[in-house]
Amino acid sequence: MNIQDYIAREDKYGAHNYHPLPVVLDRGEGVYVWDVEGKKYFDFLSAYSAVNQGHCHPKIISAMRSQAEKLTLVSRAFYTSVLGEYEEFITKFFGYDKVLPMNSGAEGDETALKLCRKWAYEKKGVPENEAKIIVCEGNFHGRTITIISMSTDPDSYKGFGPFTPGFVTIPYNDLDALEKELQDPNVAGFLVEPIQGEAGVYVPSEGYLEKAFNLCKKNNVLFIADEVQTGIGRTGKLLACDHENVRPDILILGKALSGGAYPVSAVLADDDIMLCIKPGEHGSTYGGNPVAAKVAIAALEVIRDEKLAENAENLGEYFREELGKINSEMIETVRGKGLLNAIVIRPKGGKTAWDICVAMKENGLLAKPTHEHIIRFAPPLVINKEQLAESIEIISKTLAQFD
Ligand code: IF1
Repeated sequence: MNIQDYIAREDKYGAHNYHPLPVVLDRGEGVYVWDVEGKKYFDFLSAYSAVNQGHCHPKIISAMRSQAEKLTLVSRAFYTSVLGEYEEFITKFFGYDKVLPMNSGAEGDETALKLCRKWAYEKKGVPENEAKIIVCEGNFHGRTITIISMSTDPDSYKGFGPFTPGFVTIPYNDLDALEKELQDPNVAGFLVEPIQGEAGVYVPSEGYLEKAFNLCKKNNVLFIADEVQTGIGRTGKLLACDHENVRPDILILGKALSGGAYPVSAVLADDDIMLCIKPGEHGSTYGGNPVAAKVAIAALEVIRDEKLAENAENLGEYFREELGKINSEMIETVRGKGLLNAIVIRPKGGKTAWDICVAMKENGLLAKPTHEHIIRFAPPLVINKEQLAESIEIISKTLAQFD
């Protein structure tokens, strides 16, 4: 089979809910992936920041393999020898009383929304079914009906109504708008991405998170951080909130919580919030399964032991500096934090970010546009300076082809 055959087969038998770059990947190791013809690429998407630890990290894979050969799933109808070990590890790792284990990032966000509403009725005294949660324009929190009910992107919500009520939308990075909406006594929570990924790596002003957190505390509203994409070392700290010493009331993790080996998400909170959900009120068949537990412990140990957040901090500075030196009419701006970066493309001669991504693929680097004119660059955090320099060379050479 050749590449076209692989693509045709997916097209024939798979739903058309994605428009992938025309490359067929077969193997991954560290910062590299290989296609079915053996061509090697730098992976600058990292599965949207799920593969922070690098592809097929041996420590994570061996943790997965040994648990998979012993006990994979019994559901939460029973205790297991592994779940408590994981719960103790992750709550101490991030400094919270408790964790509610789930599988996908969207399930993490849904769990956080339910926790927030329950807390509002049981602890804040908001009248039943009146709780409101503030979200930001340009948000991306997943693809379920309730989550797209919060979305301001027609591609996410159009044609999927009717929508879940109870959400108030404000502009991102706008403290006055937040303060105004917080005056409503029925507001239960403020759900925010510390950096908006899908919106195009939109980094808010210095101090925004801290001031937003303080405004929420002043109005007895929960500050809920969706760190599914920005967490686990990606922005140069363990959590993006750490850049401003903000400790979210509810923390949502996913993606790199498993290093790309297995769907693992988690919601962390202290007892006064977490214990609002009683036995039988929330759960999931696979949530907290033994394989997920062991994989997540290994994935977090890799972040800690290999100092990947520090590496992201240092090489992120270098990456933005070097990208800033590229003399191309097509680069409008370069922005990001740690190793979550993006370039905004100035369209030229009808060429878009997609065309540049296809050309970069030909030159051995994989990245994906977000929206028409933004290319996100998010390599695995295990990348070293030489590999980054080589990648920058590919980006520069590719842009020169368009100038
Ligand atoms: C797709 C975007 C990124 C997320 C944040 C929750 C979730 C995501 C901040 C849900 C997931 C993924 C989903 C994937 C593409 C990718 C994405 F382009 F969609 F928006 F990364 F920016 N919170 N993001 O970024 O986690 O349920 O997917 O595990 O749906 O196309 P999930």
